Amino acid sequence: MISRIDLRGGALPEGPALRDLLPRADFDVAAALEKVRPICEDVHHRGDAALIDFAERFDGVKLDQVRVPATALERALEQLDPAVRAALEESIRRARLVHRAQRRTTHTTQVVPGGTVTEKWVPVDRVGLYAPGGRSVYPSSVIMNAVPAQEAGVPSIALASPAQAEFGGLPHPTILAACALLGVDEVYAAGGATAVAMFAYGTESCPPANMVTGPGNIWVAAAKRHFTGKIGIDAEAGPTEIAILADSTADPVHVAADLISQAEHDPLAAAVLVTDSTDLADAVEKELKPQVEASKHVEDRIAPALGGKQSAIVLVDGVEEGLRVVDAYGAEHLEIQTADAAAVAERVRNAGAIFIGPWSPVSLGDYAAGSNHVLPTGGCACHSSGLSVQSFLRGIHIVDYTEDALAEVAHHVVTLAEAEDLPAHGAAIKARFGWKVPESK
Ligand code: HSO
Ligand code: ZN
Repeated sequence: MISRIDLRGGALPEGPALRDLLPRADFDVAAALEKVRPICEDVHHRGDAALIDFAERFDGVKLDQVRVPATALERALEQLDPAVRAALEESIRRARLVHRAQRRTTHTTQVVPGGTVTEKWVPVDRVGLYAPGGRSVYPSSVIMNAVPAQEAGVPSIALASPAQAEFGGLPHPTILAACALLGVDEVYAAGGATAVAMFAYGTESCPPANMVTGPGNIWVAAAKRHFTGKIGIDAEAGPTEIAILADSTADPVHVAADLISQAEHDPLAAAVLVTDSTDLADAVEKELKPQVEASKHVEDRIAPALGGKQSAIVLVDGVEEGLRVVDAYGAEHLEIQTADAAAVAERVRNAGAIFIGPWSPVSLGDYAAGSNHVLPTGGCACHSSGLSVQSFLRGIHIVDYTEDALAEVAHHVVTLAEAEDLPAHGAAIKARFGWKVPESK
């Protein structure tokens, strides 16, 4: 069901070589890019008409319009199961608490008397959020995208999600209800690459956005790559991953359940257990069988995800080596189920999010910890972080020097300009002081 990789008895290789020994799914965004390009260009040239044609081709539904009417949002909220509504509201409340604390304040540094640099944080003007359809209809992801954008103060927030034939061409009602709860009232029925193109170029009904965020399949990732440079993106989200660093103190029932929980997302999802305990490895493997059999999405997702080359139990000599392995892997989600889990977690350098001890499973973070669940996948945790208020802000430096403050540093500027063979740079300073370099005091 799940393969083993034995890294015991010998020095572990360094960095990238260690990473090469670890499992990972193939996620060939470059290949998908070829198919996505003409779709994006069609949306560019034909706007709404192209979106309507693609909805018919990909989602099997003929749309009159791509903009979702306000009445559809209201109706979805009215018809939402009250228990789901209460859970979404609590999820929003907790996410707001955490993300509000991420707000940044303007800060001014006095570099010299009369010379200041202020860093001012300005939200992006307009953001397009994407919420997948198909097998991943996740209102929780609407929350995880909208809340940081709102807390960052983005003035214009729109959302796109695929048209669903069974709901008369509207996006899924729980997506619409989540939008209504969040106060996101500009919603479009558009899916995959076409939605990203709609936001990137704008169409008759949808003004262009400066940035697109949100999870999605390989087509969404490819479209984000296609538009990188034209618009901002969060990340090219790949299949979800859970890594668990566990020792003999971990409960195999919990470990197996948590591995399965993320395998449930996708046949390409990765579940990786890193442990120094063969007893635990054996117990988890034994435990996986009945738990998998009792799960809902076995055939299409869980079994292929656990059995795929991206998942494994990795045996290591000790927690120390385990730490090196999880750092080399850079998991989207990393659980630490060891003695002294908090102290071990503190030493981790690469992970999208870390879940400490027996009572902080990834599922909690997916819905209601307050943390964000849009996290870097595919090893991107080695250089990037998950979605946050910061993702939607730009820090603008504001330079304000007086004549004296400029005069004091002018000779250094002129020297560096000459060293770089850019005399006009120096001249722009000298022009202010009678075409001379002022004496520094
Ligand atoms: N684990 C997914 C997010 C999610 N889980 C949505 C449930 N719904 C990626 O972090
Ligand atoms: Zn999940």
